Amino acid sequence: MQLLSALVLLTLLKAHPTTAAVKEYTLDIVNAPIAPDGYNRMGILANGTFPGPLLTANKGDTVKVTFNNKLTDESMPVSTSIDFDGVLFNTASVYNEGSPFVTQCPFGPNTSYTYTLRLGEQSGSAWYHSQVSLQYADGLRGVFIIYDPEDPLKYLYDVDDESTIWSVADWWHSTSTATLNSYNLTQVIPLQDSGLFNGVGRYVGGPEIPYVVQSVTKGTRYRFRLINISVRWQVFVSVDSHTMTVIEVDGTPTQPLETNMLSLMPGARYSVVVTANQAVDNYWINAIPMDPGSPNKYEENPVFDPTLSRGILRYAGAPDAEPTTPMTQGPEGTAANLLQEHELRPFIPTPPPEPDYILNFTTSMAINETAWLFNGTQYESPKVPTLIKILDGASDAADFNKSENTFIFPRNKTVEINFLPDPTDELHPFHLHGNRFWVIKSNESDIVNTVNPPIRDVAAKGNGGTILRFTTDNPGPWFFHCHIFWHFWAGLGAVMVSDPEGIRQQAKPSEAWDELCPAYNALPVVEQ
Ligand SMILES: *[C@@H]1O[C@H](CO)[C@@H](O)[C@H](O)[C@H]1NC(C)=O
Ligand SMILES: *[C@@H]1O[C@H](CO)[C@@H](O)[C@H](O)[C@H]1NC(C)=O
Ligand SMILES: *[C@@H]1O[C@H](CO)[C@@H](O)[C@H](O)[C@H]1NC(C)=O
Ligand SMILES: *[C@@H]1O[C@H](CO)[C@@H](O)[C@H](O)[C@H]1NC(C)=O
Ligand SMILES: *[C@@H]1O[C@H](CO)[C@@H](O)[C@H](O)[C@H]1NC(C)=O
Ligand SMILES: *[C@@H]1O[C@H](CO)[C@@H](O)[C@H](O)[C@H]1NC(C)=O
Ligand SMILES: *[C@@H]1O[C@H](CO)[C@@H](O)[C@H](O)[C@H]1NC(C)=O
Ligand SMILES: *[C@@H]1O[C@H](CO)[C@@H](O)[C@H](O)[C@H]1NC(C)=O
Ligand SMILES: *[C@@H]1O[C@H](CO)[C@@H](O)[C@H](O)[C@H]1NC(C)=O
Ligand SMILES: *[C@@H]1O[C@H](CO)[C@@H](O)[C@H](O)[C@H]1NC(C)=O
Ligand SMILES: [Cu+2]
Repeated sequence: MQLLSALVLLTLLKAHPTTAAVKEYTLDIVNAPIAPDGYNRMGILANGTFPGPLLTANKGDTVKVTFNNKLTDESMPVSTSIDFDGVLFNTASVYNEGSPFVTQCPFGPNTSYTYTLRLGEQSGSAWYHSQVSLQYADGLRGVFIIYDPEDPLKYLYDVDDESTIWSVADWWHSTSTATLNSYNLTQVIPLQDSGLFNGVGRYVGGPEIPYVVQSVTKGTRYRFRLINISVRWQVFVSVDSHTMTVIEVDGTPTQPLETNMLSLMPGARYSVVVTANQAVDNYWINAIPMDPGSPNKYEENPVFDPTLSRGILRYAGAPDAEPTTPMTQGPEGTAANLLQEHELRPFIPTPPPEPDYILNFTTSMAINETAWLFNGTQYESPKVPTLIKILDGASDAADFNKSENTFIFPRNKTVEINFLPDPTDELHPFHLHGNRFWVIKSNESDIVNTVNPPIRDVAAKGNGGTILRFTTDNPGPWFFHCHIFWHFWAGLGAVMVSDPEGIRQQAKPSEAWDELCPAYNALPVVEQ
């Protein structure tokens, strides 16, 4: 009997090894010149690089990331606040999840702030970026991977490390401030100047910057982690002559699903397994930024050529040269075979509960001004963050300004967000903080799946109608916003509050957090 329980204990210990470590990172946020596509511009950069340094951790770790704000260039935002996109915070630590004026005040120049992330059982591909205004377009974005030493899908791949991360990004030659002013005046988001694959790209007329090379060995299976750190564009990723097998979406392991091409919305993450099973050679990795709704858009910017955002898959033994083959986007002679979101199945499917609330929401653009409306209202950041109001007693919708688009729910309920089909609308990748949701209906499909739908934290709201469900079991004020930051800036956001009383009981803000708002409010306006 005693032996048996000792064995059980041993097995339990083995299943949950006590590897939990505390990892500390320091990042200096600086203004520095950067030229990822050969065009030199001033950026807002973590440690002076784009993308910022890769951060990694293991499941179970506690990660402390200290940001030293050393920004001085007031032609771009100088205060900041960092969102760890894809990391779920619980109520105790909700104050550290980085949403400006929802869960914290930004921190200004010459100050530092430490975000503490207790990862618990979470794993997967995530990223970090400034959540202030359009600041992340200026470069403040990077990848954060949480490895799972017990990944149930490990048998499918041989390599998964720092060499197998693929980030795709859009890039502008002018500052976010200049592009925002232009957007505000014209209602047209300025087309990017280049697309970057792992921080490198080219523009028309620019220098032939060497593309990033992904080295592979014939016969080996690679887990590539695709992370869309874009601000605006959808990117279509494929590898010439190879297929990709999806095994993760937004931090949720999936049942393996083979595809030739993936479309990543901003904020979206996928892991794919690619087997190096072709002839030893060089092959293009394509990361084509595209607006499916208006393919002629490229003409708006003569320096932008979508086929210039690429990388090279180079087999050991292949010459040190660019591929010479035409773009095939998957195995030659096969149909495009674009991954359909509704076909994704979580590795461990969970049926969503029946909804307690069904909310029909619309998104619309205001007439004659640059404003996006969430269900008829343009979101405006309040002066006092939502979380502070709640800690001070706010409990129902009447405690918030209409322009805060704040929706309040009791604990442990299921909320269904229903974006009805709307032929006039364009694509909005909606992202929910603090929770993952079930995608009951994808925009591109009429199938309504309440049995084993995809689970993720960003999903397209297009013109076809999208239905999402989440449960309010994690008390907190959670941003729900379009991840096209131009739209977000123009008001396309809301806050979903789960259980205000639970927040008051469980949130444990630190003293450093308490000091953020007084410090921010004391800053001169140009530094806010
Ligand atoms: C960032 O730069 C600082 C200062 O040089 C250094 O101490 C730190 O280790 C760097 N962080 C990372 C993640 O490389
Ligand atoms: C930050 O420090 C620099 C140099 O030390 C100083 O010029 C600047 O005024 C400071 N800014 C703030 C907001 O304190
Ligand atoms: C945007 O334009 C409106 C006028 O249409 C102006 O009132 C507002 O200040 C502008 N906002 C910014 C940030 O430029
Ligand atoms: C990345 O996100 C942007 C913004 O939605 C989107 O336009 C682009 O297609 C996405 N990239 C990929 C590879 O999906
Ligand atoms: C969305 O707006 C419509 C029209 O104003 C309103 O009837 C509806 O109640 C709103 N939805 C929610 C969930 O508040
Ligand atoms: C929400 O939309 C559905 C149609 O999909 C409709 O049947 C229902 O009455 C609407 N609910 C509200 C509260 O407007
Ligand atoms: C928008 O502009 C048009 C044309 O200038 C004008 O007729 C219309 O009244 C304006 N609408 C609003 C809501 O301001
Ligand atoms: C709501 O916001 C508007 C516009 O910023 C402001 O004029 C008004 O005072 C606010 N109302 C409340 C109750 O905060
Ligand atoms: C919500 O669910 C959690 C976990 O099942 C439980 O501990 C808690 O008591 C529930 N709270 C309420 C208010 O239902
Ligand atoms: C959304 O779905 C509609 C209807 O199927 C389709 O026409 C449209 O292209 C889709 N939009 C996006 C961005 O996928
Ligand atoms: Cu949008």
